[in-house]
Formats: sequence, structure tokens, C-alpha cells
Amino acid sequence: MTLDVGVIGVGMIGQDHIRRLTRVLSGARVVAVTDVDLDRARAVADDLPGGDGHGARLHESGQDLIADPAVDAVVVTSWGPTHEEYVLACIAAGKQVFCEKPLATTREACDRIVDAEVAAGRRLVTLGFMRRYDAQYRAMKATVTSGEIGLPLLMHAAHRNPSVPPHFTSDMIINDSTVHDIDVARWMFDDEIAAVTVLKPRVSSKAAAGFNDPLLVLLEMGSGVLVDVEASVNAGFAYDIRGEVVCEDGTVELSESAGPIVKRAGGYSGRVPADWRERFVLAFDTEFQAWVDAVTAGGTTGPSTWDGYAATVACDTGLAALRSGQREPVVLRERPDLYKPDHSREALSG
Ligand code: NAD
Ligand code: ISE
Repeated sequence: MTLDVGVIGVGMIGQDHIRRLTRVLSGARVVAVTDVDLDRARAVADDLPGGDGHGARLHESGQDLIADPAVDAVVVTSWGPTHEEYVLACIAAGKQVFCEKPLATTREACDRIVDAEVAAGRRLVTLGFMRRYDAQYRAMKATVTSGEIGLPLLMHAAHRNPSVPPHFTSDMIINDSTVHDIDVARWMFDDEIAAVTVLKPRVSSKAAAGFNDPLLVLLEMGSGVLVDVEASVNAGFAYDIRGEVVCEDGTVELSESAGPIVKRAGGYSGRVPADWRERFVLAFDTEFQAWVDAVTAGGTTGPSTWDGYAATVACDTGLAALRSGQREPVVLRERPDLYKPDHSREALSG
């Protein structure tokens, strides 16, 4: 069986996911697309084989695409502030939806999505936190979880972007970039974040006016584990993602991620990825194949609406901490049964 997918938002990552669904993965095809930029969507639709081999269907709005009976499941890759509307419409239509981060840009919007999915009584939403599918992060988590190097005490992380597009704002260093490290921290330690503090080092001379770049974001986990994240968006040289968990009896860290190390003439060199597409290409592939397989089998998989909600609340708290200069506690609503681990197996079934 082939899963017929509709894609809302065909910008950079939308087109990258269409490429992998069409040319890399098995069991899915893109049969419909839309974008607020209809010319862009038309060009993408015309370039696709679609369901009948004559291009994908072009819809004038995301709502039309979701209502299309030819669309089995939906991928939302439009701008963050538009995610709430489309995710809610997918839940109302009873269709599985893969939503790129963020789930929504405010706590209140995430609350509405939690409420809608809980009322639907089953999981319909998967969040695009692809680092959970990265081989190195998975190996790191397996080591931490096994207990072989003792209890975790703290984690050091760095998230260095070479540059960012003109629409990027200073706050997005936290809610667009650091949101991935926030999700990694929750997933790595199977724990919620209890408080956030944000420190502002000397501002990079390469930062745009008004930008606090770089930032040092300190996450306190419920267990007391501390996670420090250096986040910067003008590193210039490359896309550099780092992580090290310090445990009582040892440490585990991400290694260099792309290609071999070459040693010659008294030195050594290797490649640092150019951007997130290069660094996480296999993680994205694995993430999407898992989603396609699970949805085809009648369920879903991967990070949930709760993970999206908790990440957005932690980001909001991080922004409050940036402005106050204080340690700010993270206040989460009670986790609904739908998202409790012992409930998750039955909740996945459609
Ligand atoms: P982009 O600007 O390249 O593309 C966004 C597209 O959405 C554009 O084509 C735009 O016209 C379209 N759009 C905007 N409003 C719309 C609406 N109301 N309806 C339909 N289409 C609309 O941005 P991008 O880099 O592709 O990012 C898209 C999303 O993916 C963002 O939420 C971003 O945070 C996320 N993202 C995730 C990762 C990751 O590593 N997981 C990487 C990049 C982007
Ligand atoms: C981008 O939207 C992503 O999600 C990338 O993974 C991240 O590294 C980058 O900072 C974001 O802007």
C-alpha cells in the first residue's frame, strides 16, 4: 500500500521532505501540495509524478488540501505561526499529520492542540524533532540509559549556525534553534525541564542590530541534571552541533559527524557540515520512513503533541529568562493520559 501525502508549505524544508518522500523512501508519494506562494507550489506540483503520473494536485489553501479525500496524511512545513491552524484542521479531519517544529508558537496555541487531540482520543500528530533519529544522539542516549557510566550529572551542548535568513529574529535563537536542544534534553533524560536561565556573553560583531548572539541557555532538569547550551546563529564557519553528557563514572559525546578525518603533512582535517540538511540528512530519512510505516500500519510514531507543547513552553520560559535576567521556573499543565508512557501503545492505534 502507498501512503498518499499532501504537503502544506513548499519552502526549503518542504521541498527537502518532498524529495525524500519521492526519491529516497519507500511506501509514500506526494499527491498534493499548497503554499501561500501559489507560483512556488505550482512549480513543485508540476515537477512531481503525483498519484496518476501527471503532477501533484495543486490546492489554493491548506484547508482545501486537508479536506481532499485523495490525501491520506499531511505534512506541515509552512511557517511556524501557521502550524496551529493546519494541525487543528488535520485533527478535526481525523488525518495523521507530520508537523515540522514548532508545534505552535505560543503556549496557548499548543494548549488548544493538546485539547483537540485529547478530545479525538488518539494520537494524530507527530513533531519533527529529527535529532531523536540521529545515530549519534541515539547511541549517546543508549549509553546514558544503560547506566554503564553511572548517573548523569550534566550535559554540555553547542548549536552553531553559520548564518540565518533575513527574517530571523533575535528571539528565534531560542524558539527556532535552541528548541532542538530543549527537545534533546527532555528526551535524553526522560524528564521535564524545571527551570531556565539565559546568560548573554559579549555580542558577536557579526550579529545583526538588536540580536543577543550568542546566548548561553541553562536548562535545569527535574532530576537536578543541568544542561548548558551555547546557541549562536552567526558562527560563520559551518553548522556545528556538539554534545557531551557527563556521568558519575565517565562521559559520552557526539563525535565529528561528516566524513573521514584526513591526516597529512603534520596535520589533520575533516569536514564540518554546511547546514542542518547535511548534518541531519540520515536522521530526517529515518524519521520520515518510521512515520510513513507507522501511519500506513494504522497508527503513528515519534515525538508527540506533548513533546511539542513542552518544548514551546520551555522556549517561552527561556525568552522570559532572557528578558528578566533571572532563573525562571517552567510551569507545565498536567500531562493528559494520552501522552503518558503506559498509555502510548494503545493511543498510537487508529
Ligand atoms: P521557508 O520560509 O523556506 O518555507 C516556508 C514556506 O511556507 C514558504 O514557501 C511560505 O510561502 C510558506 N507559507 C507561509 N505561510 C503559509 C501558509 N499560511 N500556508 C501555506 N504556506 C505558507 O521556511 P523553512 O526553512 O522551510 O521552514 C519551514 C518550517 O520548518 C518552520 O516551522 C521551521 O522551523 C521548520 N524547520 C525545521 C528544520 C529542522 O531541522 N527540523 C529545519 C528548517 C526548518
Ligand atoms: C532551523 O529552523 C532548524 O530547525 C535547524 O535544525 C536549526 O539548526 C536552525 O537553527 C533552525 O533555524
